[in-house]
Amino acid sequence: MKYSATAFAIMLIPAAAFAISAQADHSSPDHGAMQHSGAPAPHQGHGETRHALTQAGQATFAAIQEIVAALEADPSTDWSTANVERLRQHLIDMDNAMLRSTVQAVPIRDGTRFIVSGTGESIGSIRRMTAGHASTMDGDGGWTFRASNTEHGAILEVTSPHPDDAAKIRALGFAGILVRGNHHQPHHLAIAAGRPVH
Ligand SMILES: [Cu+2]
Repeated sequence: MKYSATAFAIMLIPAAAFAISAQADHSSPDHGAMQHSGAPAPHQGHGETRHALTQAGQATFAAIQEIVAALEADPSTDWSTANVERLRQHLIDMDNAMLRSTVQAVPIRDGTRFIVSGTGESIGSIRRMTAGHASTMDGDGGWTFRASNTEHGAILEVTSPHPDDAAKIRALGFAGILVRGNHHQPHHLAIAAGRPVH
């Protein structure tokens, strides 16, 4: 029978065995015992060394976790104005606009008109997302973004002065248009931090 170095140490050194059992017991605050024993701190009780785990949960959970970590790491964070619930509401809007909407794409001169419709609270989500995205992206890359509300959601018109872009706008579709710009992360941080947003 072959023993690993750790297993061998546990058999020979009671102090090491104590340290590892103390670590396995998460209620024990006595981390000093591990250091004094001279035994390595294997951390295997948490499974950290076997797989690098990256998924905190669904994307909403992970996005909020990342923002909370950024807020906590920034000493200038003003907790009297910070509001992570606002970010959660915005992420609900993103979810509704992306997943709980129907999109009709109509070719127009130099671009596409996206007629985006929903029901219930999705209607407000669609309106907020299209208006916010249009004001943020208008002029980006020379493209023109125009948003207007409808009874069941909103219309987003995207056009470009470059003839080749019309096919790209149509191919991107409403979802592809929404994700462009890489402004969501700083925008989300501003929402959660309570700083002014567009
Ligand atoms: Cu967003």
